[in-house]
Amino acid sequence: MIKDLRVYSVYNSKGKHALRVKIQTGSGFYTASIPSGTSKGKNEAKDIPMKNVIEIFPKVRGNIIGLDESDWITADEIIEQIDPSKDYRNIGISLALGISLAIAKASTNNELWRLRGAKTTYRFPFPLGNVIGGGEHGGKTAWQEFLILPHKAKNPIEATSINYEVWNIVGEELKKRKLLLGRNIENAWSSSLDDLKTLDFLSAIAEDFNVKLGIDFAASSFWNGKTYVYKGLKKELTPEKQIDAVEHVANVYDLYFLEDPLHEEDFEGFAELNRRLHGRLIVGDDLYCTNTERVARGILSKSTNSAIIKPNQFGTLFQVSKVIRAMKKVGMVPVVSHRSGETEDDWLSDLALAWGAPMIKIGNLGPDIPKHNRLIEIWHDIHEKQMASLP
Ligand code: 2PG
Ligand code: MG
Repeated sequence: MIKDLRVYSVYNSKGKHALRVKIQTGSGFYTASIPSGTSKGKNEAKDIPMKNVIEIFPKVRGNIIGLDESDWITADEIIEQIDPSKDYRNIGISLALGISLAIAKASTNNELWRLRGAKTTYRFPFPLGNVIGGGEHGGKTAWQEFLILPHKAKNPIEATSINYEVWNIVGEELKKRKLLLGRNIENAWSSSLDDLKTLDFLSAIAEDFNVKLGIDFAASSFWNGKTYVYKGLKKELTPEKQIDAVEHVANVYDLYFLEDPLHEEDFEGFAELNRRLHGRLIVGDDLYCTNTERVARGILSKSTNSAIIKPNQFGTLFQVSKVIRAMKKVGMVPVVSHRSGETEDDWLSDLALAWGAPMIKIGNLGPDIPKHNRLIEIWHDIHEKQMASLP
């Protein structure tokens, strides 16, 4: 039984407020901390300031204390009853998800990867690592993240080590060529290269290390309502030209993963790209915001064959589990993802396993190290395991 519920204002990797929730049950204490994004989608669940959390907290606490922590689904339903707004505008997504996660951790005795019951074999996700960055995360490129995927790794230890090695080499090479500017908020390198030159530079290294390449364009961040504005290249592209340009770079650089190549309302444009780039992953992040209704619309219009899953874009674990189930039914690939303002909490790694996501988008340093380490730890703990099969 849940005996106590507390909240704390702690810090995320950007030095900003993050919410931590702690519950006490008969078996001990369980905590969960919630990250936050920088390049957020318009349709994300709402958060509220800490002073408002403190105001509504006594009411929420009163409804949670006394619940049976082993029944996490019922607990999540009660959270929905406390705030029936669907976007959590009353209690804030951080509090809703924080309580949901803390209870789920209690119900699994801090082994959240067991959330959906025992499986015969666990399939471990490959880490998608951000090595060069731009856009709203900081850097010269309009595109936000140049990503690598160690698709040949035989286990999480090898996968993490490849990502670190590539991240290191990229930094050293940029420095040697006097192109290095620094690191951005996700610890990706920023350089003086423009978008296309970055791809030229990175694809040579990716080939040496046998890793696949991906990009999170985060295209809403350079869409002005009419055109896509490339400040560095001194160019503006119409939506049609942006589709052509994305198709071109995907084919020339053999991009495996293309996230948000178009702005967040362009379901039809995504569908066109998805048709043209058959065989590559077209991934919706801001497009969907992990939201059931938006994902359902994307399924209907065949906008993408994959979607980013960020629980704090949408809701409680039960709500997010339902989105993933709907995606899997139609073969849409779920990619669980961190946020750019992360905490040291490692729940994302457990959830990637519980939900059977073949990829997890996490950085290479700072607050994402615990997420790599958690995958390595669970790999050692489980007997029947293998790396996920990639689409
Ligand atoms: C993204 C994320 C994570 P943010 O766009 O995919 O890398 O960024 O958390 O800023 O939304
Ligand atoms: Mg994104």
